[in-house]
Amino acid sequence: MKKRVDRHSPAFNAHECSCGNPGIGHRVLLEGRAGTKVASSFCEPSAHAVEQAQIPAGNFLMGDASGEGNHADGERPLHQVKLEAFHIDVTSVTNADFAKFVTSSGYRTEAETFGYSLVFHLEYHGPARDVVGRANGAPWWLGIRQADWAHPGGRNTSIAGLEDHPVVHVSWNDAQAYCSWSGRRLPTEAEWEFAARGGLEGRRYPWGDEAVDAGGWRANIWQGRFPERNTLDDGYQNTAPVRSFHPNGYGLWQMVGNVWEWCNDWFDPTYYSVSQTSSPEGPSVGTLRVLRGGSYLCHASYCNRYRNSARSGSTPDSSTGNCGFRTVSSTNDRFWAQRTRSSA
Ligand SMILES: [Ca+2]
Ligand SMILES: [Ca+2]
Repeated sequence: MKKRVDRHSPAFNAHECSCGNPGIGHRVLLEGRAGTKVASSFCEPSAHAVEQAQIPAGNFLMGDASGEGNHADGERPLHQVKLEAFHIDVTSVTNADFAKFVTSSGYRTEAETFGYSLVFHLEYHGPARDVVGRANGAPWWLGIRQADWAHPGGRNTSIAGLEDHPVVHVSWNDAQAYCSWSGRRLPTEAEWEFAARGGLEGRRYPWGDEAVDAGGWRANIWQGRFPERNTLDDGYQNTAPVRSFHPNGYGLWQMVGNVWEWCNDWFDPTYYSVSQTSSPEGPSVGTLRVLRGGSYLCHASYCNRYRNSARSGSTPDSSTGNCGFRTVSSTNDRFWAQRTRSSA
């Protein structure tokens, strides 16, 4: 398939989370689609090894109650949401988990099909000839040839020693493929936020309102001068093992920080004004899929998105070194499976 880098794509410039993800959808730079499809029928529930926690049914106020949200992201209006009970992975899916999926299914990720993925500049130590481009408006993101989930820093790198780190360089479509294989699904945006809050109401972070560095670091974000110098006060320049820091009230690890997490919904900053109250599933159409939680590149002064209510999005075929996912399951999943099949 012919690929074309167009640094001036309007869609690429439309929305930039300067640290968290390199604007919206680097794959919009490409012509066509990867054509990577995965059968929606294969399912090996026992193969999904990530421990899950039960989230009780309940009501909550979704959105930014503290007033420090990013206006353009649409974290407001605050609105009441009611959810059924569900189960969610206590950690994001790890490299070891994803390796099992690939070994079992033979699945090929979109980064592998496209031939490159986006790597943060401080994480790249390979030859200049493998740099296919820089993200417009976020030049610290490099398109690196042969960067993918198993080679997160490009060719000659591997995930050896990173087995318990979150898988990265996975697109929304890749995450859906994993879900099809494992008999799970991605959380709705509302489920993700409810779970992240850990039973606390109207707080900024999964642990409450205390600053992220109060009494020791509580999440893996960026310290220092972005994007040149990371002082590593929290101990991690890149991803941290998934069970680092402390879990929230529901036993969930690193809902904020470490890696962005794909949600099932289309992303629309105006959606909260029209969201239904009961089990909202996001807009019916869109071009970007929701990302939540921020990453190891977030910084209070730069991309304050390591908060419960912070939102971002990217095209479903985009992949970067700071985006992963976790899965959910619920008693309504027969409905989800039917819907997935009918939309395939
Ligand atoms: Ca860090
Ligand atoms: Ca996270």
